[in-house]
Amino acid sequence: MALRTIITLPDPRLRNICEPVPEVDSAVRALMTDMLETMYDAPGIGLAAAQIAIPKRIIVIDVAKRKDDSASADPMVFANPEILWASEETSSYEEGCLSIPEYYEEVIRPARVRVGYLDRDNKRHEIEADGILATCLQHEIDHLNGVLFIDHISKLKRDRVIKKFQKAAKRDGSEKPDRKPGLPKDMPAA
Ligand code: GNR
Ligand code: NI
Repeated sequence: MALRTIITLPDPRLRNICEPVPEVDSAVRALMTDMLETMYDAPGIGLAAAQIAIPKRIIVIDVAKRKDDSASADPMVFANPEILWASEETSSYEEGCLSIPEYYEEVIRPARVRVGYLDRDNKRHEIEADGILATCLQHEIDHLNGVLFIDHISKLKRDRVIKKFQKAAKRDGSEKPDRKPGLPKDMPAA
């Protein structure tokens, strides 16, 4: 088992569209194990492969987990999860994301969803979820399509949080500057 690094805004890989897995084999199962370990360590209640910079349609969820109890109560793994049905009824939940640390906002989504997926043995299942599990499934499946929870809030709030993370990345020097200082972009080539 191994902890993987969780990427954060403004990493462009969070916007990747992820590829379906052809089948759940031992390599996919090993990845699911690493993802659960990484999720519990964070700690979080869900994790998508996109968040560890792997563009595959794999998510893990444990909504039974307690903050003060690292033991896994109910680890769930899903390959190629698909929303087959969503309720007209909506619910609002204060969401957070391990890729957008320390930012929380209310998000309105369908209250119930039916999801098809492959389990760790490559067997197909369908589940109907409500409550926090329905919210988390939608949040994680969004990640597989390059969608973040801030895409469901007002543009004003979204732009504000994106800017904050862009500025922080530049301050930390973890991002290259747009261009080298002292070289005007329209300087003619020698
Ligand atoms: O840990 C997480 N908590 C959470 C809370 C409300 C709605 C969704 C989530 S998922 C999040 C972990 C994460 O970023 N998964 O992609
Ligand atoms: Ni997230």
